[in-house]
Amino acid sequence: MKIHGACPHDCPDTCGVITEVQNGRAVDFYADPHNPISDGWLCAKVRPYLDHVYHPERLTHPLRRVNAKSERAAWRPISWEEALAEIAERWQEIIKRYGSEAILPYSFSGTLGLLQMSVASGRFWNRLGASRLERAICGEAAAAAVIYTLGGKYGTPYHHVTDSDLVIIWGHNPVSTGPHFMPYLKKAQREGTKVVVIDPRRTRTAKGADWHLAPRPGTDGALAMGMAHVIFAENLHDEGWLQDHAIGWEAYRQHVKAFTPQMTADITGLAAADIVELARLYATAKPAHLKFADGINRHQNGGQTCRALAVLPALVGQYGVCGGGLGYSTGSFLSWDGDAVEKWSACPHPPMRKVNMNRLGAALTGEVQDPPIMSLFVFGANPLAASPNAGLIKAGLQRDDLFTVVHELFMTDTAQMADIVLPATSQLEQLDLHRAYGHTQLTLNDPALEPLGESRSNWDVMRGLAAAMGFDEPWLHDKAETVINEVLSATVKSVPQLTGVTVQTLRERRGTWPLPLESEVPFANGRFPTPSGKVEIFSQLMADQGFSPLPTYVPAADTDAVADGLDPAEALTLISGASHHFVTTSFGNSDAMRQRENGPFVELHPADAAARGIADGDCVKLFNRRGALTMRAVVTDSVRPGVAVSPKGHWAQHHPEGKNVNWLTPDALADLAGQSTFHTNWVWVERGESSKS
Ligand SMILES: Nc1nc2c(c(=O)[nH]1)N[C@H]1C(S)=C(S)[C@@H](COP(=O)(O)OP(=O)(O)OC[C@H]3O[C@@H](n4cnc5c(=O)[nH]c(N)nc54)[C@H](O)[C@@H]3O)O[C@H]1N2
Ligand SMILES: Nc1nc2c(c(=O)[nH]1)N[C@H]1C(S)=C(S)[C@@H](COP(=O)(O)OP(=O)(O)OC[C@H]3O[C@@H](n4cnc5c(=O)[nH]c(N)nc54)[C@H](O)[C@@H]3O)O[C@H]1N2
Ligand code: SF4
Ligand SMILES: [Mo]
Repeated sequence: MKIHGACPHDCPDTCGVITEVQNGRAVDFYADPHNPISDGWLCAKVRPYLDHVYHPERLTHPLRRVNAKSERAAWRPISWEEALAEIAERWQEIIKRYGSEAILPYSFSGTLGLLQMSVASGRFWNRLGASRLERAICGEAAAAAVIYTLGGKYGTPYHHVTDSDLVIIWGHNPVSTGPHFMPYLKKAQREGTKVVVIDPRRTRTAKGADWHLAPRPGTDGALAMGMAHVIFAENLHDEGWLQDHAIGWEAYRQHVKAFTPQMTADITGLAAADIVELARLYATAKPAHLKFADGINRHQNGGQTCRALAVLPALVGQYGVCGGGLGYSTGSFLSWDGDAVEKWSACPHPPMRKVNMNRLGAALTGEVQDPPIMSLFVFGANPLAASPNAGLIKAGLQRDDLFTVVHELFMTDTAQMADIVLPATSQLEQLDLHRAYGHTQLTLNDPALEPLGESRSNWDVMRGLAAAMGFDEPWLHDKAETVINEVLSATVKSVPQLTGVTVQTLRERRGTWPLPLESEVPFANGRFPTPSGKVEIFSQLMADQGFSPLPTYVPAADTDAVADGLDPAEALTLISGASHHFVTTSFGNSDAMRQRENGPFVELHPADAAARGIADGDCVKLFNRRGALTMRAVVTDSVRPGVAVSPKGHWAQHHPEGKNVNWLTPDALADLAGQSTFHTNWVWVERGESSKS
């Protein structure tokens, strides 16, 4: 039997997959050959998916902690009935004493499915009146910047790069993070397209580029404004297009006058001549495509940086052009009907209080009061290993008066800190529907297997919790397929192309359905869904909300990292972007992937290593005011001086110190949308005691 499914992981590609099942057991797993995005292949992480699904450490029974949180956890298996009854009882007590907002659900991108992520993160919690999670760990500032500028996230299709003359990939590493873009880029390159990568490190993507520029981290806003300066100064802007399609470009021309090539060079650490050349190249090669993702927005100035990037295609008249435009998320082509997902309007006391997920540690240790957080329910996320300033999160999770439930496939770092652990199904054991952020295809995921052991899907857990709490609204108890069909049909209001689309019709189409679009080229009709209908280089909306209405450059400084006796002049900026073989911490427990990742390590430039007496392979200590961590040094000129690189995703429990890179990262918020600032991260590095770790 062949079952069609979707890769659920946080990746723009959302591949179509097939599971072959014999006698109730999956015997093969591979890319759906009919799915045009996955095109017959899967990434290295997901190809061996059956090892993940049948991993010997999959959780199969609910577990109750039997000792104090300060100790290494000991567990007793319990029944689901017992688990749900205890959760309901504890919550009733908490609600009586503190109110329902003392309960915080914490979920993110373990799965991106409509049901198991979006609906499961909304309905039950709104009915409960729990605190809302401000979901700003990933790309909120970039998304806000793009929406202010263009009115929505309408990224170009991958295959359009074969029409580009020039592609600039800016602070984005698609070889690792969105690999199905790469065959199109390679094809274009073979046919003469020039590829430029802008990244402080020589990534896998940069290695294949024609030109790699490595600016200082967090200075890209200045670089984009420096490019704009050259474009205007040399009259390379497309004035006719700007007149018709943009507002604020004349003010911006004045605004970027200060960003001379020399000043931009001083800020970014690039050569002035290179900045001029890059600007000329971008303004004259047509079509010219600009592509970025969310990595670049994880800086204190990430929002304004993405604003400065998003206005560049307008300056050279490249919006609405096939092979031009902006390759950011495609998320706005299809947004699910919010109220059908969340049932906000049907809730008696929909919650108002928001807690920013990037401040979890602070929130658990006193920043959030009236009421304080007394219970945390984590699913589809691993905050102790994936969220910033993990040392403070750990301190919060160690509170004996905090009642923590974690619903997981594995005993993650976060699960180890729970009072109750609930076993979760894998994607092969649950129904879901997936849209994507890298393309516009819908992909159905039919369950191929029965749930392993006693594991339950997120939605089934929400149904169980609703019953335990005595909530009898039918929309908290509907079957998975009913809920998905309900959201599909409610979304027809805003996306009429969905008329008649149901789980069953998708099944009949082998699970894959391309959303029909008026034009594959975003903004081909010259209209932008902003308040003015034009590209908003000047955004009145931003001004009204208290932000600079024109893109700005404000230097990023991690002053919170500086402890007594530490000299900021000696700090390195630590970038901890995507690992090639993990998806954040997912797959971090695969022996095969860990071996290939061969970490944790920190890459240091030879000059920075020499200045600290560090040789390749040495054990080094990274530290700042937030924490300290020992790692192996890789001395390489693939990072620029002043920059250290240590990819995210390793499990803390695998490290002898019980920590990972997030024990160093900041929980400060960026300039827009409460965004995380993982990469505005100052660390000090010294040679460790011994060379074994
Ligand atoms: N293999 C794999 N794939 C993934 C993920 C994963 O963990 N592993 N994570 C998924 C998720 S959650 C996301 S959000 C996406 C992210 O996708 P990407 O944005 O492509 O990935 P990142 O590695 O986070 O960041 C991209 C690059 O930004 C660079 N960068 C950091 N700071 C700066 C800067 O100041 N200027 C410039 N120019 N570059 C900078 C980093 O060096 C990095 O190479 O990937 C998704 N796909
Ligand atoms: N240092 C550093 N840290 C980062 C980043 C960075 O750039 N640098 N990037 C950040 C970004 S962009 C993101 S998006 C976040 C992601 O952070 P998280 O969303 O916390 O992602 P993961 O660490 O992959 O944890 C997801 C967990 O969900 C579980 N899971 C998977 N499917 C299901 C399911 O169906 N049900 C349940 N109950 N559980 C499931 C998995 O087993 C896994 O443990 O990480 C952030 N962390
Ligand atoms: S992680 Fe991305 S590339 Fe890999 S199978 Fe999933 S969607 Fe495809
Ligand atoms: Mo992300």
